[in-house]
Amino acid sequence: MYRELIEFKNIALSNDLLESVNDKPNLYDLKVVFDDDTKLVRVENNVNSKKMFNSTYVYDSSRSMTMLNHFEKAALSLQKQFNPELTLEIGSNSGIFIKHFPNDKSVAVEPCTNFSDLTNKMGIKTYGDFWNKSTQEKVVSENGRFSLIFSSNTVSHVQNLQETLQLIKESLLDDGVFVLETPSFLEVLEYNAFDQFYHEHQSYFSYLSVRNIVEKLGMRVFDLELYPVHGGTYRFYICNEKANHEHNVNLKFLRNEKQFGVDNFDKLKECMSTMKKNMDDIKDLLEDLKQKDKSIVGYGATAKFTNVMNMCGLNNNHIDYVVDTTPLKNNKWIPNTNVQIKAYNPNKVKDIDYFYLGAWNYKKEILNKEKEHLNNGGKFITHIPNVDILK
Ligand code: JHZ
Repeated sequence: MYRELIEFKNIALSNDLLESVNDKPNLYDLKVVFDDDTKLVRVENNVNSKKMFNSTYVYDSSRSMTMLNHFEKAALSLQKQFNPELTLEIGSNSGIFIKHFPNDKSVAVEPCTNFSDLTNKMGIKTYGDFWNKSTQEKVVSENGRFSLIFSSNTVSHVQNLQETLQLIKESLLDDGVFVLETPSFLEVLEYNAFDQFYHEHQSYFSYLSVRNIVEKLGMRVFDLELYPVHGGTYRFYICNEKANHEHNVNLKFLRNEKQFGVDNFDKLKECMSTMKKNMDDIKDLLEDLKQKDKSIVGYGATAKFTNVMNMCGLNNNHIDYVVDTTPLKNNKWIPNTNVQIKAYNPNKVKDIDYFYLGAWNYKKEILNKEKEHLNNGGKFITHIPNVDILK
């Protein structure tokens, strides 16, 4: 049985950027529910994955130093820990992680063919497909089973969760390790990060829910780490239930989740009310600043910022434009807002009264980059964990 946590009506897909201001945005409802059985929070009746992940996908994970460092460290540490004979990455995007593995010992799967073409050109054998039965059969018959399977910010996007995990299990060597990185739902709650709810994010994982789900499939979580990227990211180490990996999960993860009430529907409903209040506060603040004739520019055309704009009912009366360093996003329009994305130009930063921190998960990196602007009186607006102005 599932129960509704929060619903948004008629919002855009977060990376469905428009070519022209006159293009009509595609709008869909987003209903987030709590599953009483597994304690998983997930989207009900989601939009077809092919509408979101295709050859025009714009998110390039290689656009921030924070993520470049994170994935390089992850790749080196996993090679040191497990010395894998053969590694598979599911959802390799621009190759930010898998490029650190020898090409003859690694394979990738990526459904967005603009990115699978890119990584194939980089010499990484990449299957430009969704991870499903037929892809898995092809990958395993051509390469054999894997000692390490890595997947970051991808399993939370799949709509066939059980099948995805079952196929991963079947693709692992008996003692193989599946490393799953995904935003921690506890951190979403602690940061009031309502903008992490979106159609691309099908599942919002806690340790509790992942443990329940993998155990039903004959696997187990044997280790767990938390990283401060993407607003709090869990790295789960998962293996076959019979595999020879010592259980090493720190009890604090379970304790923290239980204490917060990640498995408690009423507590989660309370969190949703706080988030709704934050959405109203954002709009009020921006309207107030606009009445005072201030310039307000989005910093980072993140998926999350499209959500903030759509969920709070913001448009070009609130935000003048958004800057972003991703060429694929530049000159496009945030759907349903009449707000354009422009290339980041460091020379124009000084002219802006307020930046809205769309890429709040890179706060440290960005505030460091813009310290001169801040020292000269520039301001940043954030809604994490509550609406605030950073000076
Ligand atoms: P970033 C995406 O979410 C979508 P998004 C996806 N569904 C997901 O799960 C997560 O990633 C992992 C720009 N930027 O990483 C670059 C600057 O302009 O927060 C990016 O467009 N200047 C797959 O989109 C965006 O911000 C900067 O200095 O929310 C960051 O996007 C920096 C640091 C970034 O992911």
